Order: sequence, then C-alpha cells, then structure tokens
Amino acid sequence: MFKFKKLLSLGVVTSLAFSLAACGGGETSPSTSESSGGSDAPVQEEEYVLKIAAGTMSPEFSLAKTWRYYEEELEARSDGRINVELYISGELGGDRELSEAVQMGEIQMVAPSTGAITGFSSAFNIFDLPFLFKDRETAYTVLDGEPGKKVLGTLDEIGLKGLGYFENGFRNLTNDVKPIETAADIEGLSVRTMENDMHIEAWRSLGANPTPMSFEELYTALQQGTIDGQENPLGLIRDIKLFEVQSHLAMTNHVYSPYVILMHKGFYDSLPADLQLIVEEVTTDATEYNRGLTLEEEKDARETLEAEGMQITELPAEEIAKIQEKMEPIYDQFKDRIGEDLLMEFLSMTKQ
Ligand code: TK8
Repeated sequence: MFKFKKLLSLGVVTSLAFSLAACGGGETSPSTSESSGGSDAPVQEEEYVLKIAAGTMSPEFSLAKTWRYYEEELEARSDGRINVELYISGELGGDRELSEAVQMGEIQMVAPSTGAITGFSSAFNIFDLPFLFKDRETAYTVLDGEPGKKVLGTLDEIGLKGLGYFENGFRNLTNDVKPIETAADIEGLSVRTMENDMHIEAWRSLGANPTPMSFEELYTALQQGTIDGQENPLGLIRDIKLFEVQSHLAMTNHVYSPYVILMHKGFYDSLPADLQLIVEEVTTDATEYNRGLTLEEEKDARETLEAEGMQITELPAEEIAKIQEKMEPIYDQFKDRIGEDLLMEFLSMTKQ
C-alpha cells in the first residue's frame, strides 16, 4: 500500500492532500495570460502539477536521466503550464505501490516494469514471455506498433493512460554460487523473481527455486544470502551495485523488459488538447532519448561488472536453446490470461 509514513517525512502528503482536492488527481491553479480574444480581461490559463515517481535507482541510471529530460522538455514546451515534480530515487515506494498511487491519483506518472502491473491488466503478461523478442529492433516495432498500443489500451478502463514504453532491457541471470554454463547448472538455484506468476513459472520450469519479491528488497536478500541470484538488465545490475553481492553473470538474455509509461487518466483527460499533444510529443522524444541511453549503458555496464570482478559466462547456443525449450510451455500456460488473439498478433510479428 502507498507509503504515507514516508511521505510525511517528505512533507509531500500536504501537497498530495491538496492535489487530491484538485480535479484530475493533480493540482491545478489558474494563471493569467494576455487575452487573445476581443475582451481585455486576461485569459485564465490552468496550470498543472505533474508528480512523477520511480523506484530505487541512482541519478546516473538511464531511467532517472530520462525523467529529468522529460521534466525539462515538458515544462519548456508547455511554457510552464505544466510544473513537474520528480520523486525518482525510490522515496515513494516501488513499482507496484507507485502504480497503485498513479491509479488513485496521489501521484500522476510512473514507468514500472511491465512485470509489476499484470495484476492491473493481464494482457501485460505478454511482455514477460521468455525469448519473445529476439532483438531490440523487433521489440521497438511491436511496442510502438498496433500490438503495443492495443496492450496500452487495456489500461483505459482502470483509470490509467498508457503513453508508451521506455526500455529496461534484456534480462540476464546473476548468482553468488557458481558459473552457469549449461541449462542444467540452473537447477536448484534460489532465484529472486519479480512478483509475477509468469516469471515464477518460468524459473520453476528450469528447476530453480523462484522467490518473488520487490526490487527494493533485492540487494539485502542477496547480501544476507537468503537467495542465490536474480535476473535483470546489466544497467540495473550495475546501478544498484549487485557486483558487491553477486560473483557470476550468465548472459541468458531470456526476456526483453520494457518500462510501461503510465499517467493517471483523470489527469490526462483534464489537460486541454494542446497540452495533451505536448505530453505525447515529449513522450515520443523521451522514448528515443531513453533507448539511446540504455543501449550505451548496457555496453558500459558490462565492462564495469567485469572490472568489479564478476565472472561473465556466455552460454553456448545449444544451452540457450535448452533453456528456451524448457520455458516454452509458458506460452500455452498463459495464453488465456494474455488473450489468444493478442498473443497470435504478437507472434506474427516476433517470430518472423
Ligand atoms: C526497478 C524495477 C526493475 C525490475 C525488477 O524499479 O523489479 O526486477 O526489472 O527494473 O522495475
């Protein structure tokens, strides 16, 4: 549940209470500007406060940089009519709490891992299908095309506006027990997964012992040895310094993880058409900026992880094929939750 005790220390709760009183789940206040019509009365133009939050990450992480870009561009292009407040170091909670807070209008924007919001819309299970996207180009074509837009559309009826997809990246397996050189090496490993049934089933299919937990609990669980390993993109592995508590990295690239860009629908609907268009244009440009950052970040992060002493193994193609084969039944197991037509539409574009 949303962490109000944390907000009290931030003094945010007072402005949050105020914002709840305002229309659209965000604060608005009239500002005056030169009248454009015949009357000499100043035109009252609404101003909007947009609170954006994110889970645990450093200021150097690609998503943190992306949100700062978003803030600058949105305030500049709206001539200050939208005032952005960033809470992007995990101070307001993790993906699930923040998504709930956006749905309730306590904050107005977040970009969680899609794995964290399958409880909001089961269609989002599709993005955690193992080996769905073979490369970034395919992922972007599908995410930015009709299939990706169709999944975003399922959010409208639950008070969320899906605006698009930033990038988390291809997920790889780390552990503190042994090098992973074959699919069989994964058997018996206790692996932290996102709180998502598909991830749990996928790692169970490899003979691992999956332990679902929030990202915010991960570092401590690894440090205390209550789990052996976890899986995430290289940029994030580096960003929270998992090289301090993990000795092995296996380049499995088993899932491409997007971050879905969520806005409180009441807030979006309360914006005049010109500001809605600006939000959409800034989102498009921020997505391009983000994807450029994450590509560079992944290369950098691999060098850092190796320099920090992690032993990196590239599994042979036949071992990756064995992992893929063991995880294959997940597609059938989850096709009803995803929706068979949507799944077929995605597969028609990804398995070419
Ligand atoms: C960071 C999370 C992370 C996700 C996870 O807030 O939980 O492992 O991959 O990116 O969203």
